[in-house]
Amino acid sequence: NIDYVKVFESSSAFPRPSSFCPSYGTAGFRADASLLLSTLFRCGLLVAARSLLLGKSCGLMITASHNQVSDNGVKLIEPDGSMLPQDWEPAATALAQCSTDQEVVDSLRSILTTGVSASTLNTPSCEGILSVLFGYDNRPSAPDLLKAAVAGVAALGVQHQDVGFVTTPMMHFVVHQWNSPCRPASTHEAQETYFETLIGAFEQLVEGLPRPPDGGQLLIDCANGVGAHHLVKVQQRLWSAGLQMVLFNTGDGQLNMECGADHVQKERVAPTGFPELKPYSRCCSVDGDADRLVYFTVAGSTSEGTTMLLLDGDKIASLTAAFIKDLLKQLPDSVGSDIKVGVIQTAYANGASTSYVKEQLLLSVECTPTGVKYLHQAAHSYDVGVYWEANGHGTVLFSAELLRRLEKAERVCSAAKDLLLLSKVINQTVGDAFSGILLVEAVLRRKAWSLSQWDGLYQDMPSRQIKLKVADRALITVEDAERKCVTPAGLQKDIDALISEYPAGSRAFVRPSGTEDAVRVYSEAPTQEQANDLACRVGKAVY
Ligand code: 16G
Ligand code: ZN
Repeated sequence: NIDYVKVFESSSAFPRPSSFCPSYGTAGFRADASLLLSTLFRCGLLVAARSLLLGKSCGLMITASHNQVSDNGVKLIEPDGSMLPQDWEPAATALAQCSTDQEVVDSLRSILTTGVSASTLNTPSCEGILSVLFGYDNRPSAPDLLKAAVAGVAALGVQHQDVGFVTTPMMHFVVHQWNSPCRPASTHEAQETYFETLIGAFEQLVEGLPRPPDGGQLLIDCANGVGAHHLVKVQQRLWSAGLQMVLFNTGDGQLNMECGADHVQKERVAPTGFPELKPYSRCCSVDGDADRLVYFTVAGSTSEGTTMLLLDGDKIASLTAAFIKDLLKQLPDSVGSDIKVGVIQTAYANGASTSYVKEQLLLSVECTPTGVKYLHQAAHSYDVGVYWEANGHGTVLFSAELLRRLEKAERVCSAAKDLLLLSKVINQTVGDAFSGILLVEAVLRRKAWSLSQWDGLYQDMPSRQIKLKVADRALITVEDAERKCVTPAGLQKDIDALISEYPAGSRAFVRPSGTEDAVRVYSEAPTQEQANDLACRVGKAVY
């Protein structure tokens, strides 16, 4: 009982710009905001169709993450808070690329009929239960794009809920809550549950521990993004728990401009607007939609100034895996003898972090292609799946079976209780900068560690990343989790020959970007000069 005439008529208000050919990228659609109205309308159709097929509420987040303010994008969220399944991506692309309103109708019809063979189509009239949830960051293009997405959902007769300004990970959490048996009365209440869950668990993890010697001060770069909007609300409460968050780039400047996790991690500089840093003062940076986090600081000053120290996603993963491993060791055999722990990384993980996890922690490491959806999926095959990308996106997934066992043991075993608290501090749906901050701060406090001790877990291999503009990035195809080139023929042989000229342990790879029209080169070598040189020469081999 879908009204396809209504779909056709609604679609005519959102024609696709003829020169714009959107495709579902690493994390959804992303482009200059002025191009995206038709894409948002059609994503509204798609997410409403998916909700009808599943009989549950899906979510749609309007954000372009760390990209410039004039860009925007859309991330689609499943009822359990995960990302759109990969087998739906081709249909999303096909729908977004339709040239006419009739094609939109046909494409939607095909999505619904193919999907219906696997499930039944639920009626939109499940009052209030079945609706699409919308969230967005603070980009000026959000209101218009939201209207387009709402029109798409309404064309299928599905209701919607406006969650408002939220970070991407909050939105994943809220959608998960909304579909849970203890569904909150409003999306506002779901947001409160989010903060209560994370902060409540943090407070218990650090209860009774002395404040850090520096008074617990953490300088946070909010990238002028949506994270600041929420962090100010919890500042006071966290201060009582010994975490003094001092917020910078809270919205006066331009979103992601010379600030944010991506900028700090790639450029290895402190963000704009930061005060002069004292050695080893704790600083961190989140990105525009607050799903990425990196820590940084400066080491003691020299005559040439201070050196910036970056504690990236690999360092957060290593710290977390070490802490979890210690707790697991304390579990009685009846609870924890056969727990499978895995650390999932991408080819960008610093080689020193991989060695640390394998050789010091004796944990297994798996490498997947770039993009959270791949790491997240891999993490699900462990009882404890720790995953982070070097760029600061990651989380830890605990299996339902392990949580059940821990719940049984928590009254008699403090390690079981701590692991359960960790599973609450750590957002289980997606990587989350705020959750990451509470995690790092709790672990450092529990270990009574300074930033310098954390940094000392291992020393990063010097590395270099470069971006190449090429005529057609699709000419480069890769395999082995992006560590080997398949085409163009001969390129991998050339890269191998170059690497062999550098000391053992050096490595390099080339991959097409999934978010930009570019090819990326990454290298690692014993000295910074060698890493720079290797990246440069590999880059030349690509042309
Ligand atoms: C997106 C991905 C991020 C990945 C990056 C790679 C998500 C939520 N985000 O931002 O995980 O590291 O793309 O970009 O999956 P690239 O393909 O341009 O190097
Ligand atoms: Zn982001």
